[in-house]
Amino acid sequence: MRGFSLDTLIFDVDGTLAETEELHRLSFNRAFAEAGLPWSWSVEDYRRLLTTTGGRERIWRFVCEVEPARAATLAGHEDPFVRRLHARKTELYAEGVRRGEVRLCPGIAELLARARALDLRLAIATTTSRANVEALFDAHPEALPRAWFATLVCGEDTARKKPDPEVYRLALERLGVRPERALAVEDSRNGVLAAKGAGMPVVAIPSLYTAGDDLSAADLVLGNAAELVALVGR
Ligand code: XBP
Ligand code: MG
Repeated sequence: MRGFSLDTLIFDVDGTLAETEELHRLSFNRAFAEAGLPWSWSVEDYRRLLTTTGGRERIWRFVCEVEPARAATLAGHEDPFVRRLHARKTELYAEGVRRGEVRLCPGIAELLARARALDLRLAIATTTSRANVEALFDAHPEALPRAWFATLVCGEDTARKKPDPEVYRLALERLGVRPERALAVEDSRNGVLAAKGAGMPVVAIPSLYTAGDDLSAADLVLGNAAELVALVGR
């Protein structure tokens, strides 16, 4: 990218590589219904809840908000009740991804191919579960081959989720690259703050659910990944 001397692009997944959040929302709701719970998250509910990153953390926040009496009997987001609900949600989500219910974001296939042609290294830094990323690779083998990514840092790999910078710090450490030589591509305020906290330049590309986010901490805000293709170079 002009003005930067880059070795590496590090991508967020949800809302950046693919428009995933609508399927996440529906999968949460299906898991709740299967468990006999009277919970159903609308688009508006989910937009608000998305400020809490991580599915188990999001469920826990919701239980505290709507059923404080139940929350008092549980041990936080690692409680077996929350873990079971989230595990089922992850199964339902991964099935949906493998059925082709999630599309890549506009320009992502082109951007990845361009980065490969330029010998840039690629990596992933996400709060989502590893199973979700594996399902996305399986569903898009041509545009998103697993082998293109030097490392994959997922929700299970960190103690703290975005906006904490841990996920980006760990990716940089595994890659052995200095933060100023790696560009983060993000769609949300939490993601931008995580990458900035790790000392990296960040390009933000808002997604369906993050269109209203304050992305002013990013170095650059673009409309879609195709606009980044022209800027990526050595
Ligand atoms: C994405 C998330 C994730 C997904 C669900 O944030 O917050 O929690 O919504 O994934 P980002 P899990 O794009 O900033 O990484 O249910 O597997 O946690
Ligand atoms: Mg995201």
